[in-house]
Amino acid sequence: MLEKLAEIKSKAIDELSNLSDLRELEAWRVRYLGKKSELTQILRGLASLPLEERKAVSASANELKAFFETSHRENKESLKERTYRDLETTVKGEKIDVTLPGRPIPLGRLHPTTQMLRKICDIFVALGFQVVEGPEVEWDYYNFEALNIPPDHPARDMFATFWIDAESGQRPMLLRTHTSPMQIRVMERTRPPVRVVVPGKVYRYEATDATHESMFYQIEGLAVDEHTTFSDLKGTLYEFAKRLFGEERQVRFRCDYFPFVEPGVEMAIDCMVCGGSGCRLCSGTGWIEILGAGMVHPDVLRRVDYDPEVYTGFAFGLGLERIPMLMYGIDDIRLFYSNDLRFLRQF
Ligand code: FA5
Repeated sequence: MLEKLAEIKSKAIDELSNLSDLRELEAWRVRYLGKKSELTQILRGLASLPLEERKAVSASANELKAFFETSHRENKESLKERTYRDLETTVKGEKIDVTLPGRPIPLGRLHPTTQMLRKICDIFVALGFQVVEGPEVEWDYYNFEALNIPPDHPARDMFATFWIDAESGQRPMLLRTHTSPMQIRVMERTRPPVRVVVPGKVYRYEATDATHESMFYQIEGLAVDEHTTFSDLKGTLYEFAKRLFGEERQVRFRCDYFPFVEPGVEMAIDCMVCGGSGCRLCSGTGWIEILGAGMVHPDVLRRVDYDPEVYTGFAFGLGLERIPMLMYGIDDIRLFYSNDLRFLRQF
């Protein structure tokens, strides 16, 4: 038994000299002083030994226990000191250079559509228009009927529609296909003079291509007063085009048909990508249509209790995305809403 104790002692001293941190020291303590350690087992078994042997083993075992306890205490102190010293060296070695520039925080930015929308609204506000907004989920009445497009009117084909629960037999509802329903909503709640622009999302159930999306933005314009003429319409839109695109851009008006205006026109700008010679963006025509417009139809005025003998007005509806496409030579509208940061970061 005494030999066993000598063996335990030599093994413990050996291991002690190789410990490098407090965690290892704690493991050592458990190994040699813990409840399941060999030494504790020997101390517990003393009672079963013959008297002479018990005396000798008890003295040696208790001495060893005291030795282990002292060694543990002393090593704990020195390891603690060593840890602090190491930490101090590390901290001193790793000086912080407070003059280094900070890491840049990536900043978000406004979507190109939002930027253009604000720019255009600012131009119209400077021309005396007020900005209003309306619902994207709309009644058939405002989107079509009140705009002279009753059920079964062939003009419904111009606006491929996302219907909401069309089968239910209730009042038909849809995602607005244009911002023109706001003409009716605005006139219903105000008396002339009216001068508003209405920016917002519109939806069309149609296949997409380089110039067509199924969700895009429009800006509607409406001006109604006594003596408002077609010249006012042209003058306003010329002025708008000049302020947005610069003096050198060409503007073209051509007859067009919209059931809610009479006469109706479309306005196009000469293509900035090809300079008018024809490319993918302008489908080879050299012109890009950016808006539809016209004089508000007398029946539309009557529907909102405006007397067409007293009041006349003009309206226009502008496709928003086509404008940054023209200005920055973007040749595919689908880039706007495909969330590709490489595209969006350029604006
Ligand atoms: C209309 O939506 C009429 N409400 C415009 C209007 C308003 C006429 C007031 C008269 C008076 P149109 O369907 O042509 O018209 O669309 C107007 C503009 O929206 C177009 O000139 C074009 O620039 C844009 N646009 C039309 N369809 C799409 C599409 N699928 N994707 C992107 N832009 C489109």
